[in-house]
Amino acid sequence: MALMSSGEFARASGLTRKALRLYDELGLLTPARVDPQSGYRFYAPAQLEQARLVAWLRRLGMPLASIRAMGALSPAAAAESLAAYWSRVELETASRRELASFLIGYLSGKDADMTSAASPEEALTIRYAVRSDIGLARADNEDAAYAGDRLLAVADGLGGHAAGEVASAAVISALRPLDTQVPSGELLNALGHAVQRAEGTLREMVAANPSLRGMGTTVTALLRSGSRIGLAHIGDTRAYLVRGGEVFQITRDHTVVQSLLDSGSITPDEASSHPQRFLLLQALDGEHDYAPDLQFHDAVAGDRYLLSSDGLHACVSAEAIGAVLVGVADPDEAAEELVKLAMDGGGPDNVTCIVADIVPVG
Ligand SMILES: [Mn+2]
Repeated sequence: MALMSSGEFARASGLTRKALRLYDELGLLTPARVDPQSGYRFYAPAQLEQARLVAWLRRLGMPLASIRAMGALSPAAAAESLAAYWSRVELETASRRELASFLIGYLSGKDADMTSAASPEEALTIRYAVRSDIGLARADNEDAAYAGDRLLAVADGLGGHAAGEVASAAVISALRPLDTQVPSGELLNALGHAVQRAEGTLREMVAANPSLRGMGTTVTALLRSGSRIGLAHIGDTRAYLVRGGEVFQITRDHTVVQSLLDSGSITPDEASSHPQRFLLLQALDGEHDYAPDLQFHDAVAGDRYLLSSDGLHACVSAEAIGAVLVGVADPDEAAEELVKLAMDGGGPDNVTCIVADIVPVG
C-alpha cells in the first residue's frame, strides 16, 4: 500500500504536521518510514485511525504515558482502560470541585450563608447556644465568640485598654469565613490558615501602633465537616467533650500552671490557688508565631461540646461544670446555667460559653 507524505497524512487526519512531529518525538505515533536522506516522514493509511485516537485522547487530557500504553492495546482493552481512566478523573474532579468551591467562598469572604446550607446527604447537624457575660469585676468584655452550623469559636483577648477586645475580635473575624462547607480533609489546613491570618493581622496592627504591643488573644475553635471535626487551640480557653455521660477536657491549657502540673512540680490542689495560674505560655500576639494545637475528632450523634473562656473554669470547679453539662439537656439552659455558676463564683473575669450538641438531621 502506498505511503502518505506527512502533508497528506496531516490533511487526512485533521492534525497539523507540527502535532505529527511531536507525536513521533513522544513515541505516540511512529511514522511507517522515515527517509534516511531527507528525514521526511511517511505514514501508512492504516495509521489514520490511530492518529485520530491519539488526538482524541490528548483532547481528553490523558497523560502521554497512558496514551502510549493504550497504543499497544486491542480496541476492547483500550475501551476498558479509558473507562478506568475516566472514573479516576471524575473522582478527582469531585474532590477538587469541593475544595475549589470552599476556596472561592473563603477567599472572596462572601457571606457564608450562601454555601453553608446542609447538603441533603448530611446526617448530622449541630444545635448550639452562646452566652457571654462581662462578669462582676471587669470594665470591658474582651472575650469574643462565634457560633454557626459548622464553626464554633471562643477567644479571650488580653492587653487591656481595648487592645484585648481588638485581638479577640481579629481572630474571630479571621475564622468566620470557615463557617461553610469545608472538605473534611482540609479542616486542619483551613483552621491553621485562618489562625495564621489572624496572627498576621495582629502583627500589622502592632507595627502600625506600637502601644498595642502586649495585646494578644487565646482561641479555641471547632470546625465541622459532615461527621469530622477539626479543633484548633491556643491559650487557656477550653474545649470539653461530653460523650456517654462522661466529660473530657480535650484541650490542654498553654499556661505556666499546666506545665508545672505536667512536670509533677505541683498538685492539682496547688494549681487552683497558684499565684501564676492566669499566666499564659502561648497566645496569638503577632510576635511569637506560636502554632495552634490541631486535632481531629469524629462527630457522633449525642455528643456535646463546651467551648469556654477561663472566666468559667477560674471560678467554677470541674465537677460543677460537668454536672451542668451532663444534667441540663437544653444547650440554651446549660449555657445560661454555666454563666450563672461563674457569677455565683464571684464573676472575677469575662465568661463565655458555647454549648453545642451533635444531633441527627430531622
Ligand atoms: Mn479571661
